[in-house]
Amino acid sequence: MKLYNFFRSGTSHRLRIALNLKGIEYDYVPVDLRTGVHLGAAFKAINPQQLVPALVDGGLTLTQSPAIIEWLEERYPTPPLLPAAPDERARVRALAAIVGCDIHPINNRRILEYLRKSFACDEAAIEAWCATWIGAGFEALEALLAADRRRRGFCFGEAPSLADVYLVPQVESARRFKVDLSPYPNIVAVDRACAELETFRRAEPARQPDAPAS
Ligand SMILES: N[C@@H](CCC(=O)N[C@@H](CS)C(=O)NCC(=O)O)C(=O)O
Repeated sequence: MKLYNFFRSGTSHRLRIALNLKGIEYDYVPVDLRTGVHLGAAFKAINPQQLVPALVDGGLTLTQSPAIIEWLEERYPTPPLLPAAPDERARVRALAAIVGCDIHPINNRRILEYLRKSFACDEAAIEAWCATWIGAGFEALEALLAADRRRRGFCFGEAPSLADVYLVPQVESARRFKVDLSPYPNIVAVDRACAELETFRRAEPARQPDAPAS
């Protein structure tokens, strides 16, 4: 498999975690969002939406990280990223959707570029924008995690699930936008528990081949 992705992209990060949890090897193909490689014809032929990630498996090209992760779950069911019971699956999917549907899309690079260019937002305004929407989602996530007495370390149950796959990259992005995480102790604890696993560590932005040398 070939993963077209960018070290600092949250959706790429979540896909790398899912691939690692499933134990799937892949070739890393960097797509530099800073230089606009994704807006060129070559990448447009892979993903007409001009967004990373894209996963190519032989003749199959997959786009949209939620669809790709569900495909992985269906093709490679072990270890599962979703619990077996429908009610529990709905809960895990809801936790993931707070990030995937309600936080990430409005803090994406192209949205921020639009705010900078069309509304003359400076970096302080951009940080305030991101902090507002990350805070709104994290407040709900924190309440849901705090209320779940059966959780052990991760977002649900005692093993990483789809919810952790989505949450960890969003925490990374929150730190990049200097969001104060102190109101979210359960989220921080989940992030710390995941960071102890090699599957999550190997997916970290700083450890990718296209990340700048530190
Ligand atoms: N819903 C899509 C969103 C993908 C997405 O927004 N990718 C971002 C990086 S995290 C991107 O390629 N942005 C390019 C841009 O904003 O120009 C998914 O989950 O795959």
